[in-house]
Amino acid sequence: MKSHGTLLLTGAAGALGKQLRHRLKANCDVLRLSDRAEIGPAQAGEEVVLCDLANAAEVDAMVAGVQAIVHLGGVSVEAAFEPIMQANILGAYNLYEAARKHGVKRVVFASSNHVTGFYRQSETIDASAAPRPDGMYGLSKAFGEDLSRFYFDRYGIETACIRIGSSFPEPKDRRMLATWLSFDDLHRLIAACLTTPVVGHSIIFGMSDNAVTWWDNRLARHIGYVPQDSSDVFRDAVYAKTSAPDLNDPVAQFQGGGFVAAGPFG
Ligand code: NAI
Ligand code: 15L
Repeated sequence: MKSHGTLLLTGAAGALGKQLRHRLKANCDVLRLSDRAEIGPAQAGEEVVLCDLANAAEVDAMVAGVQAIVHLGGVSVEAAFEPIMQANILGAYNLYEAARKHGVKRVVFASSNHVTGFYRQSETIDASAAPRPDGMYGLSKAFGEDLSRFYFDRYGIETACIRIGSSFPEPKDRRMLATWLSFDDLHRLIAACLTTPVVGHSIIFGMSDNAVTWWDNRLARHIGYVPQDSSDVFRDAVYAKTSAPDLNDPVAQFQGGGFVAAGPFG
């Protein structure tokens, strides 16, 4: 469904941006692709805008004229605070200020499961659970969620915060059997966020229909996301190539996996 005229996709040069580039064309008349890294020339139905999210003037120009934003751009792993601060904290602020000035009314924000990475793998949480970030990266995504809530409460800009689990071609390890999100389900979820009548400010966990899960999306039924893929088809292969986890290791205890032990950096 073409829900919007011009749709902005940030982080278009990244792993998920490349996957969504062709899929999101079904959801808009014009897809404006942006990143600070090279994207390549615009194809039919596309515009390309190079932009550093930390540069307010560039972000303002990137946002002018769009009806909705899918915001994937930023540092996507645990790292030193400075680059995370520039891209994910200052960058998110610049994006929402530009959205406010240009009257953009809906944003889909790529948050992360690392906002709640310090819950245990034996717990099931929903969107009402308090954030428990597992590092600077998770903290920056928690900031993005709070920032977007403020811009909804104050200015009425709707945001769907997708706490993406692990979106890769297939689950790489036993943890990802719980966190996996197929690329097609990621697109289904973003399309649902763009088209559902009322988003308000919502938090939804980005996962496929996996038998093992730590997340309950019952508070986000209004988004209308119905996953169609499952990590379960990969279970035997993943078990065959990985050994049993050491249950004394925090990496195996907490939902954030390796992120809970990453760093400090810098
Ligand atoms: P990625 O690292 O492949 O892509 C991120 C893109 O953002 C890159 O192309 C990079 O050049 C761009 N970027 C970084 N700093 C920038 C800046 N200051 N200005 C402009 N562009 C900048 O990450 P991936 O895997 O594609 O993830 C996309 C989004 O989804 C990220 O926000 C990530 O945090 C989030 N996410 C991804 C998950 C996954 O499983 N792939 C899981 C959870 C969240
Ligand atoms: C994320 O937030 C990262 O962007 C991605 O690279 C994966 O590591 C994912 O989380 C995960 O938790 O598996």
